[in-house]
Formats: sequence, C-alpha cells, structure tokens
Amino acid sequence: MEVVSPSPLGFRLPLPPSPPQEVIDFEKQNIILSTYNVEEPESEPTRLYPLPPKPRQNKVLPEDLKTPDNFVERDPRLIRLTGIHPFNVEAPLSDLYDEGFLTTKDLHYVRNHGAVPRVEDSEILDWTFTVEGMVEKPVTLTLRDLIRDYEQVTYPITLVCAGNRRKEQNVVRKTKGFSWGAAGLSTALWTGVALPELLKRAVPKRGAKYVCFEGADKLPNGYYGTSVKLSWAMDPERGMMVSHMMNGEMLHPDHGKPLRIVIPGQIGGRSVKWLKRIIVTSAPSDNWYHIYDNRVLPTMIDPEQSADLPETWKDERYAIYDLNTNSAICYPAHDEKVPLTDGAHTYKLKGYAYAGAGKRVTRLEVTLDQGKTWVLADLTYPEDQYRLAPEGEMLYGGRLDVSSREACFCWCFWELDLPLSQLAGAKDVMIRAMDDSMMVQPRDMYWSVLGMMNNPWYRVVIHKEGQSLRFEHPTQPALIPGGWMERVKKEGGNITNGFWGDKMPGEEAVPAQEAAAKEIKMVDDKVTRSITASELRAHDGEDEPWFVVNGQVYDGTKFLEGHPGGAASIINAAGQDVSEEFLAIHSENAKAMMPAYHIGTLDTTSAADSLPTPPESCPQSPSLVFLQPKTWTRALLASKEAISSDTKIFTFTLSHPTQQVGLPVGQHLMIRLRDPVSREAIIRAYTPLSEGSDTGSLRVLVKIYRDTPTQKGGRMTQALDALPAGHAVEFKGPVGKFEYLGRGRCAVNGRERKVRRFVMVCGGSGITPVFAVLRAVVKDVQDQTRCLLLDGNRVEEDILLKKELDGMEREAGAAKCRVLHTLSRPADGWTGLTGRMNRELFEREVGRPAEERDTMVLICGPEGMEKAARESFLGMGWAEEDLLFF
Ligand SMILES: Nc1nc2c(c(=O)[nH]1)N[C@H]1C(S)=C(S)[C@@H](COP(=O)(O)O)O[C@H]1N2
Ligand SMILES: [Mo]
Repeated sequence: MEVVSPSPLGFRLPLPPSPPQEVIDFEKQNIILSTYNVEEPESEPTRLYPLPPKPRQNKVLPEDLKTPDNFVERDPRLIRLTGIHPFNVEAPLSDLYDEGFLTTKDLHYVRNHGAVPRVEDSEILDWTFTVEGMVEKPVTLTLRDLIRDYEQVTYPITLVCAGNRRKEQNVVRKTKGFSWGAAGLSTALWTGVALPELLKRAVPKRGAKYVCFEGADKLPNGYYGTSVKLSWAMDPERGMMVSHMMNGEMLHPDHGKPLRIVIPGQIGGRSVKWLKRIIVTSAPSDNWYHIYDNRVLPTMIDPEQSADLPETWKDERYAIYDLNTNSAICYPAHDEKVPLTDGAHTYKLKGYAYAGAGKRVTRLEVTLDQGKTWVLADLTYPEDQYRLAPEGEMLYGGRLDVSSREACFCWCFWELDLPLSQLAGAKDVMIRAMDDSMMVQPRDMYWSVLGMMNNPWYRVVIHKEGQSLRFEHPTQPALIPGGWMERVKKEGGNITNGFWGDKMPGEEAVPAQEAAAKEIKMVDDKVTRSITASELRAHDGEDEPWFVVNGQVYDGTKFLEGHPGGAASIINAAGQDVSEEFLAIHSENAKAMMPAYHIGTLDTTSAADSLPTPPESCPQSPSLVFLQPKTWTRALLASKEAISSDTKIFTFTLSHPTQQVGLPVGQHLMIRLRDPVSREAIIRAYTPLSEGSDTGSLRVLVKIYRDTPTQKGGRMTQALDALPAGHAVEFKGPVGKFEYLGRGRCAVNGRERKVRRFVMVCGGSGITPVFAVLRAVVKDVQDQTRCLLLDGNRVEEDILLKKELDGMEREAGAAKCRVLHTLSRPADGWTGLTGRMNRELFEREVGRPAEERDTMVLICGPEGMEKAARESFLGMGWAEEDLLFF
C-alpha cells in the first residue's frame, strides 16, 4: 500500500505503509508529513532556482537478478565500471550534461564497495543510528526521531568520486583502481539535518578531534567507514548533513536508503551511505577503507611497492578530503562529427567545472594552440539562484535558506562559441579551470597508485575528415575502447612526455613492441575469423570446448589431454568468457602457448546476440553440494587456527549444515579473493583438509608465505591471512586431472588405471593433495594399496600434519602405509632421515620400477623438489605416465 502525493513534476513520494494508528500519528507529526508529502514546488512563481528533471520509473534489470542487489531498480543507461557487481556506474557524459544542473537518481553516479543493504519502505522510519564516542550525551536515534526532533534543511550538493577521470591515469599506467570516465560526479537536492545540530546536542568532549562514520554495508574488510575533522563537521559553512531525501524522494537504495552522510566540497568517499554510527574520536578512523582507499600516495610509489607500506597508507597527509579543482569538455562529445559545410559559423563548446572545499571556480580558459594562448569561457553558477530564495523558503520540507552562505557546494558550467574555422585550424582543444585561491589545473598528470584526483587540462583532439570535424576525448569509461590516449600509446607515442605524446624534435618514438613488451602475445595474427556469441555457446560441452579470453576465442580440444590442470577445467570454461580466471592463474609460459589454440575474435557488434555474463558467485546456495564446477560459491570464514609459525587452518562455514563439500579424492578447489578497492581477483588452487563428504564446513590448511626483506611472499596466502572472521571467500571446483576412486582405482584425465602401490613424494604444504589420497587408502580397510610417503622439510617444526601422518602409519601398519620424513637442517636429537629429496634418497628408498608397472608416483612440492624428483625417477627407468605432478 502506498500513499502517493499527486505531483505534476512526477515525484512519487510514498509514505511507508503502516497500521492506521500510525497514520494518525503521522498526521500529528506534521514535519514527517511535510517531509514525505511535499507540496508542489513549481506552482509558486517565486521559485527561480532549478528543480530536478522528472525521474523515470525504473525496473530491476535482468543482470542484477543473479546478484545480492536483485531488488534494486536501476536505469539501463548507466555504464558499469566493475562488471555486474558491485554496482559502480557513471552516466554517458552527454546524458549527464543534458540533464542539467541537477541529476536525477536515474543518472546519478553510484560507487558501491559491496552489496546494497536491503531496507523496506515500511522499515525506514525505524532505522536506527548512533552518535557515540567522545560525547557527553551519546544517543541512539531513529530516522523518525531525526525528522521529528530536528530542523530539516535542503541544499543542492555535487558529489564527486575521487576516482573521477581515473581512466586517463590507467592508460598512462595501470593504477589499483577501476576506470572512471569524466562522469563520476552528480548534483542533487539533499534534505536532512545539518550535522552541527546533531553533534551539538551530543556535546563533544574536550580532546575530540574527529568524527567517524560507519555504514551498514558489510565488506571484505569490515563495514565501510571513514572520518573527517570534527572542526569541519561543526562548521555550518561546510554544510555537512545527515540526509534522508534526494530530489524530494526517499533515498534510492544505491544512494544510501534510508540515511546517509552528505559532505559538500569533499570527495564522495567521505559521504557514508546506509549510516549506522557517528563516532566522535581523538584520532582519524582506523577503518580499513579509510586507510586503503581515497588517498593520493606520492607518485613514485608503484602498485607492487605499495603493498608493503602500511605506514605510508596510514599517513593522514595522503588522505583526500577537499576536492581539487577540475573540469571537463562535454560538447563536442567523443566521436561527435561536425560538418564544416552546413552554414554554421560557430560551434558552442560546453562543459562543467568544480572546485573543492566550498571554493568557487573563478575562470575557465580554453586553448587551441596547446597552451600558448587562452580564451576565457563564460561561466554560470546555477547554485547562486538558490541564494536568492526568500528567507524561510522551504523545499521538500527542508529550509532552503542559503542566502548567507558564501561557500560553493556545486559544479558550474562553462560555454564558449568558437568559429568553426578556428576549430578546423587547430589540432586539439584544451581547457583549464582556476579557483578563488588562484589554483589552476595543471598541464601534467600527477599519477598515483590509486589513480585519484586526476585533474590535468582536459584535452579533446580535433580530426579533420573531409568536410567535417571529428572530436576525440582522452578516454572512454571502463573497458570501452576509444580516445586519443590509448591510440597515441598504441602508435608508440609517449603520452607522458608533456606534449600529449606528440613527438618532440629529437625524440625517438617508443617502439610499439617495447611499449607492449611485458604483455605476452596470446593471439595468432593469421586468424581473422569473427565468431558470434551463439557460435561460441554451441561449443559449451566436452567435445570441442571453446572459450573466450580478452575478446579472443580459443578452441581447447587439442589441449584436453595435455592440460596440467586437467581436462575438466577446460570443459568447465566452455562457452564462457573466462578472462579473469585465465589471466589470474596462468603463467607467462602458459599464455605464450595460446596462439596455437586461437581460432577467432568474438563478435561483439550485435547486442542482441551477446555473451551471457558470467554468473556472479552465489552468496547462499541451497544445493546439496557446495562446490560447483562453473560458478563461484561463497562461504564465510569462521576461524583461523595457527598450527605452526607460518601455517594456519582456515575453517569456512558452508551455506547450510547439511551441505556437502563435494570434492573427489585427489582433486582440488579454487579460491578467489578480491582486492576490495581495485576489484582485482587473486585465484589459487588448494586441496582442503576436509573430505568430500564432510558437511557444513570446509577446512583448508594454508602455509603463509610472508614477505621478507629479500623476497616477496605469497599474494594469496598473505591476503587470506589478513581476512577477518565473517568475511566471504569464493570457491569453485573441483579441478585436477587426477582422482582416486578407491581400492587401487585411479583416474587420470578421466582414463582409469589400476595401481597396487603409491609412492608419494612431497615437501612443505605439498602434503595436502597427497594426504587426501593417503587418508582415503588408510580409512578403507579393504583397500590393499600400499603407500610409501617421502616427506621432505627443512626442520621438524615445518612438517605439516605430522601427528595425523604418524597416526595413520600406526593404524594401517607399516606394510600398508610407510611414512618417511627427511629434514635438510635437522636439530640434534632428530632420529629420522636427513638430507634433501634427491636422487640418492629416491634410489635408496624407492629404486627402479617393478616389472608389473603397478605403481604410481604422486609428486607435490616446491618447484626445485619436483624437478629433482622428475629427473631422478626418469633416470631410474620410470615412465612419464607413472609420474603424476599435482
Ligand atoms: N556505506 C558506504 N558509503 C559509501 C560508499 C560505500 O561503498 N559504502 N562509497 C563511497 C564513495 S567512494 C563514494 S564516491 C560515494 C558515492 O555516493 P553515491 O553512490 O550515492 O553516488 O559514496 C561513498 N559512501
Ligand atoms: Mo568514491
């Protein structure tokens, strides 16, 4: 049931459905009524300031149905910057500009670090949040309290993501952030309570210096949270507010429904959505997202280094608060063509500009000769029209009285008419804005590891094509190709030479080859075939499995036999775009093999016939079996138990207590973790300790390779180690070419083989797949297979699962299960074998293969050990097919 106020502007302002006595209650609370039953603003002639355009009625989009955001209605025009989920989007730049000063919820950019918290309309007035920490009077408030007990205000505010224009940085050099175009900003009328009012009532204590905000969105590293200075938060001129309405409607779920912080003049990242806590503190927020996001580190720190610099990340001097001055050209749009012959003599260039910290953009200049001479553009500040509203003016139930405020909270627009002949005579057009502290946008980019606050002169290249001009922006958002930056780079230009990649006299071009040196070539240049998505989909099975990496189609048929990861992983990829996974787990050698399997390029021109987007991971799957071969499934980290100085057992909770792990003996699963800022995936294969039939939880033993002063540690293992309990991790499987079916029956790449004996050779954490097979043999008293395990380590403490191994030997008897440990650096008192896993050891303990060829050697360990084992066994007369490397 909805109570909707009729509005010629098209605002739909539903009252939360509630029992009748609640409605009566509402009527008493005329503030709430006036908040959600907004009177018609346009009918009054005094309103000379802009009001938002009519919003659309959107639907839940099909691509969102498979994600946790499957209840959020969205506008299909928004460009997704990080795949399907989480939702990070900007509008096409022209559409954003065309909406005018105020952006509808339809086209407002969205930056969600994770899933959108779900709050029903009927619950919003009961939403609670706290003001706590260093305050005399901590309180818990409902949204109802906030509306009833506090004065409401309405301000126009532009939010800008610190990543706005980041794609340009990514083209120069990949940063740890995804590729925003120039539409990562939007303006709306926000209604709520001024933050100083709330804080004043809570009474900050002496020594309090910061205000932290925390949202309800639980993310990989905790709830989203950040902080700002208390002195700013208390300053009415700064305009910080707690807001529950945007453009006269309750907040859209993507924008923080039902309650958020809105901070004018600062980067969007400080405006916490789905607000649950306001905490007054003496120190800046220690929230992970406050420290590892929204910062500009010094330019010489590269992505690899940055991983090792916790103190640098925590340095508050690098945290971004106020926006820097920035601007963009919106018209001419990218790829816009302007005929030179249709009689028009001038072209109107148009765009936006903004300054941070309440500052004002005081000039915008345009150059057609790369900065030698400049022309002033006309600036308009629609925001100023709100300052003229009469005293006490109300809008959407909030006081819109900004007449006394000098600060600028919004973007402004610039325009310049230029003769077409001048444009035709120039190779490019560039702009720069200046603010009221005379700071002017720089000519050169300041590249930094997160790629934030990018604000060099905005440059549009002019191409003369016959009787028309074609304009080329620097980049296009996300992975959309186009823009002069990528083009010039591909042509071998050095786009950071200070001249936009133009060759300077005496400057050598960067050979294109060298520019792309580190990228392994995965295509066969002779292949010219174009393959449609339906053709690809017809090859989604085991005969002729085709798959896509980076837009290229590969036929895996000839590699089913030889694939070290087993045929199954190719078959599971069939018919899909597996770029991310492929690139994350394959070595440069493996990538170099790809041209041999390249058969064509995926045709992406026909939208109707597009590839199904890879399914998102399932948060909770009702199915009986946890591991799914084609989709990632999530499980929550329940606990970490240290079993040695560098090894931990990670326990994950499955979707329900009776859900089975579902992993055949000898096979592996894949674990995927994502960097929460860059969204980059890390994927590795592990053999869990849990058996396939175990239910409810999954245990994985992981040796953590920590960074040392001389050597980089493991990315995955350190990331896993840093995970807090409660964090979701994604799994997929099974994978692997070997399976132990029991009682001597093995399958290698699906082909069955009988063995009487296993020789197991392993080192370090290589024990885990071997252990799974050994355990299966020992557990089944009918299984007659004999096993010899050779386990090599450095010192006794390094031996993983020693107790379990010794226990199995005792239980089965040494005739069936013999375990030998050898140590390369034994301590005094060690009674087992000593020395490395080498030919001598293998000759002594294993020797030549038997006549019957009834033995398989299972090998898993560090690269050097595996190599020594291969050479030794082949040297002793063993055949390649008797050796199995996990
Ligand atoms: N709780 C929460 N608040 C958040 C974020 C988030 O992921 N979670 N993203 C931040 C960032 S980086 C930006 S730029 C703005 C974007 O606000 P919008 O999505 O309403 O445009 O929200 C900020 N507030
Ligand atoms: Mo952001």
